[in-house]
Amino acid sequence: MIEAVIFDLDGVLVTTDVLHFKAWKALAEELGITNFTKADNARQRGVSRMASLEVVLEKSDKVYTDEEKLAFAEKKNTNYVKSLDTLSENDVLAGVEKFIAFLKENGIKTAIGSASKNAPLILEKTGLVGKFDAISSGLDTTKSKPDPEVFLVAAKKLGKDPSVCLVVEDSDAGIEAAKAGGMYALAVGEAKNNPLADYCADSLDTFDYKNCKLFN
Ligand code: B16
Ligand code: MG
Repeated sequence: MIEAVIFDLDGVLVTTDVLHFKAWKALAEELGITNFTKADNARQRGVSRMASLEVVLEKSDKVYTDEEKLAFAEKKNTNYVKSLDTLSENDVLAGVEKFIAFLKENGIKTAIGSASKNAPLILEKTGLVGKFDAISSGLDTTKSKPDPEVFLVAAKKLGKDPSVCLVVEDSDAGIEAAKAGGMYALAVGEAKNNPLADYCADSLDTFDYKNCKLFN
């Protein structure tokens, strides 16, 4: 029986993964990279801003200084944050509210485990902020997924052992991180075929939690 569920944010609870892709593509084009694709973007899921930038720069022959790289990451973030202006409750993915309500009814704790430094802003704009018992984000960590740090911080904030935690993730890096941290992993969306995951579903909307042995 599970005692806590730790949710990734972008791509699991909200649709912001699409906005990350758009902002990185715009930066890539500014740098003369015209072949930045969704497959490249899949490798940016769950990893930090600077690691995501490296995925873009791999596609360029040019060599940039650390200072230039910081400026590129800042530029992408400014653009991305601007695109969050219109973010609202309507951008919460299907099935999320129902699953959280089920967990509350069953006394199961909930937390956020997101690589994003924008997690607090996103949670506020989508009205999700008060729904979790703890928040662990890119503001609490120094190591990026697949390192388990962000999930271990979440478990610690909840006062739970990793072995009684389930992580919900849409990235391969996040599934790897959950398993490295000794937690159960549910893969959804882009990660749904990840062989390391204990459970898989298209989305939280189709995850049959009522019949899942973790909750019985
Ligand atoms: P930021 P998650 C991750 O959020 C995104 O999946 C990833 O693409 C992004 O690079 C990372 O946050 C950092 O985001 O630039 O907003 O700090 O999926 O872990 O909730
Ligand atoms: Mg994600």
